[in-house]
Amino acid sequence: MSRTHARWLLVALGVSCHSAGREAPAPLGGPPVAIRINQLGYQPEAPKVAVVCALEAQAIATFRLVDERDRTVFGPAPADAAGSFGPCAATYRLDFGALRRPGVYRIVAAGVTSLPVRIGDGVYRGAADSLLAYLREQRSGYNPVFRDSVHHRSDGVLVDHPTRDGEFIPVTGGWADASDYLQYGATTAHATTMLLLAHRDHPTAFADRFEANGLPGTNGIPDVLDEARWGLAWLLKMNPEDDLLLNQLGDDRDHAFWDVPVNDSSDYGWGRGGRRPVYPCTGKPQGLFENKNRSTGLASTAGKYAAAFALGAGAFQGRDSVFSRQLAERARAVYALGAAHPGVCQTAPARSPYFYEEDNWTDDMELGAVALHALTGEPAYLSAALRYAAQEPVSPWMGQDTARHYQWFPWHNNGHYEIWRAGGGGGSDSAGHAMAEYYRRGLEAVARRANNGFRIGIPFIWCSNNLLASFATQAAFYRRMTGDPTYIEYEAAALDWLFGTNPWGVSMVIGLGDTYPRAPHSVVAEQLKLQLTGGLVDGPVYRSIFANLRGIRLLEADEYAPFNTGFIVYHDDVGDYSTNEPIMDGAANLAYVLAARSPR
Ligand SMILES: [Ca+2]
Ligand SMILES: [Ca+2]
Repeated sequence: MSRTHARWLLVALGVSCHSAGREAPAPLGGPPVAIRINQLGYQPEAPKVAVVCALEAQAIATFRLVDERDRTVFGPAPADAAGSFGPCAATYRLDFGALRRPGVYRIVAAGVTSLPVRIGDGVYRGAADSLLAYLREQRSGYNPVFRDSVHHRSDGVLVDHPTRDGEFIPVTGGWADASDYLQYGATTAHATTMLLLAHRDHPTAFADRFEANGLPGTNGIPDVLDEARWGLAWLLKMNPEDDLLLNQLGDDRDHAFWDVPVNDSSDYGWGRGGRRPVYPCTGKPQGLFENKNRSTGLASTAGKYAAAFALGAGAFQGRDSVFSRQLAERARAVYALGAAHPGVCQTAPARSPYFYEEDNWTDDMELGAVALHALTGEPAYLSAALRYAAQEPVSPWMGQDTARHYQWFPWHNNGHYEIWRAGGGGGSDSAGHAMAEYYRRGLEAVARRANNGFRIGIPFIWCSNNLLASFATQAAFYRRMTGDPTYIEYEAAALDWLFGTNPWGVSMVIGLGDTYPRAPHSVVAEQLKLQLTGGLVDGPVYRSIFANLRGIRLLEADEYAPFNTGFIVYHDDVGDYSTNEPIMDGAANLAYVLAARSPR
């Protein structure tokens, strides 16, 4: 395909072209003060806080907001000194929550003016839908961006199976996990679950502008369900028999090549561009070469598949009864498989030491059980969910400084919210009350670490933006369950951070906001010179993590250098796969968060 043709297609798909010039987002050479805001905007009744990051200590007493004609509409109001954070020698919180009149304003403080500040009911309109563009771009099988098939003959050959190595199993489909073309059952099932929950809980947030195959058009089905079905169809292929649970397609031998997916020349020993390996969960440590994971069972993956299948069966009950019945049957079977094989099924490393080191599985079985209860009404599933819930009340990263890569996936426990719903959603039953208290403990543990100007208390491990999306999800669940506004400031801060209220002033979602990643670690964007839409990038990491990962090299001068002097770093550079690579599961989770804020 010619480059021009591909560019035209991306415009047609709602993806804008990348302008050649890079915007200068940081005040290089200017005053060392930046006012960071949520670049999407603020809803009228929501908390509204901007944060000043001053690179040199200085006193700032007040701030004000001006309208488009430069008239002061708010303030002068006091700027609250909030100490140092990372590169910011001083931070100040600028609270303008009392300004509720819709409009476009700018904040003025210390002689500096902010980007436009939008206040309005509709500031999140369409945002959840725009994240789906990234998932369409990541599709394997028929890919609507390329209008071509990806990996349709190569997937896959069973490996690491006790008796069936070398057998071809048809598993084409699903989404590439990130900018490589590996595909994982665990992340796909979680992403599918978040899409299904987003549609169930906030159906009006999503439009119908795309066909099932991802091409522009309407098919009478909200695009979020088209995308969820794409995930479900692949998960069904990855669980083709009651006792065959496949977890991974491809492995890190993929990383030797930097090709667009339609020309993927990865070589797994069957020739360039040849067949790809598909790994089952075995319950034992896996890895075909020197590196091994620490798998102990099947339940972490089985629980996630059961949840996605059961939620999918509910979602498609009135739309496609055959598909719905197939999902319901697979949900029961894969849940039973997980119950029989407790423990975790981690992803399999090959030549590199990195893998998804998931260490918890009761969260996944809890969600699978309660989703099956909601589908079938059978009390045994609810009893099981309650038993699993009590085994891990709080997602273990909450309140900690660090964690292994994907150690506590998926970072918030969706099952607690579903148990609360099972009790009628009133919170009057003891189980629902207990679930809310579990969430509160996790939120409190993070809030206790958030005594900084940005009110951020997560550990800055790899994929920190996933943690923020998860924190915001859990905080929203808790608020809905209890009406308790205690953590609303931290919930708002998490979302604000993702859309620009961070030291770098960067919206972490490509295409949303004024300043967003222009050079993501994405082969499609880089080779086709395209600006993709909707990808949530990994986000900042501890300096020590960036310094120690293999093969990271910045390819351009760092436009954010003045803000990369602290304990965390972020680079808008195609070479930085630790902070600037879009991630499929995080994007799907954020779609849930944004859907909840869409105007009704
Ligand atoms: Ca549609
Ligand atoms: Ca888990």
